[in-house]
Amino acid sequence: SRYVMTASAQMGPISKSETRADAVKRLVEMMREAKGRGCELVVFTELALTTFFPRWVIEDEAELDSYYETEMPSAATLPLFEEASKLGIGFYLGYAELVIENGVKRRYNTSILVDQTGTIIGKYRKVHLPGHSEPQEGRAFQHLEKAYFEPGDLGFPVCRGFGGVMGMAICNDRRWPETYRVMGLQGVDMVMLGYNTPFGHTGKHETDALTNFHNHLSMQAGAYQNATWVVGTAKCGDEEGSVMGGQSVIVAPSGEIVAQSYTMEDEVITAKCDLDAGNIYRETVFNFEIHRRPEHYGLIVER
Ligand code: CDT
Repeated sequence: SRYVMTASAQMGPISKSETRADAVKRLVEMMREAKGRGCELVVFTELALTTFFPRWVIEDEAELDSYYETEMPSAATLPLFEEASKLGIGFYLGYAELVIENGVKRRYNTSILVDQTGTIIGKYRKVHLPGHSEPQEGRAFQHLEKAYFEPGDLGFPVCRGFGGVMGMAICNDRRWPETYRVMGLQGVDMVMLGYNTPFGHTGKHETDALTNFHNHLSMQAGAYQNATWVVGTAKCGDEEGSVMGGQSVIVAPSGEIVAQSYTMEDEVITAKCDLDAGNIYRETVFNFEIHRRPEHYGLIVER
């Protein structure tokens, strides 16, 4: 067995007026709680350092820039890295990334994986950006991720860490089977992901009641079909009037939920994850070598 004591550190709302320092303080507190419960890895959420700003039309570039990180760690996020190496606990962190490449300003919705020494060992940029690139009329809240980010350019890489093969995704990625399968093909043991999922995000009220169901459905299916752990961490609750779903979970390779949050606030849930728990599926029903039929999957990449 390869056990990793793992925490999912759900976050309640971050108000617009909260500083990076305020958010980092909350993250450090949850990191300490996770360590106190014996964890060596804590999974934080998507865009964990600020409010979920894609809900607003932001025309002023300087204001928009203020939501992004230009370095990691920065002065504001360094306490998280220092605490991690002091405690000997790793973490997944989602944040908005701004980089200048060849003189061009680029914006990504990014996550990193940091090991127990405080070293960044993995980086991912969100591929499946939901929402719109232009404001939509008649919506109480926008979802302008397509305006404020470009699709990630790193694919779905995995890295070695915590005794296994670790992968990352971000929010809307969890709804797409390709996300998990590309990492499954690289032998992933654990997929970590953070999410901000506003109720009413489809704009169709008949789907609102299914928001939590679809959240779990996609992660449980991704876990089972790829024999991997999935750790899903929400930012939730009423954030500046936009209510987002919680129900953060740790899902076993069987597809079963083994830990789930029950509040809409900062809350740490934990599970003792055996990275070998997927072997039973990898060796039987989801033995990719024997049972996959890629010669019939061409349309998936052609269209
Ligand atoms: N952050 C994020 O990706 N949220 C989406 C919902 C919004 S779609 C307009 C999600 O898939 O949860």
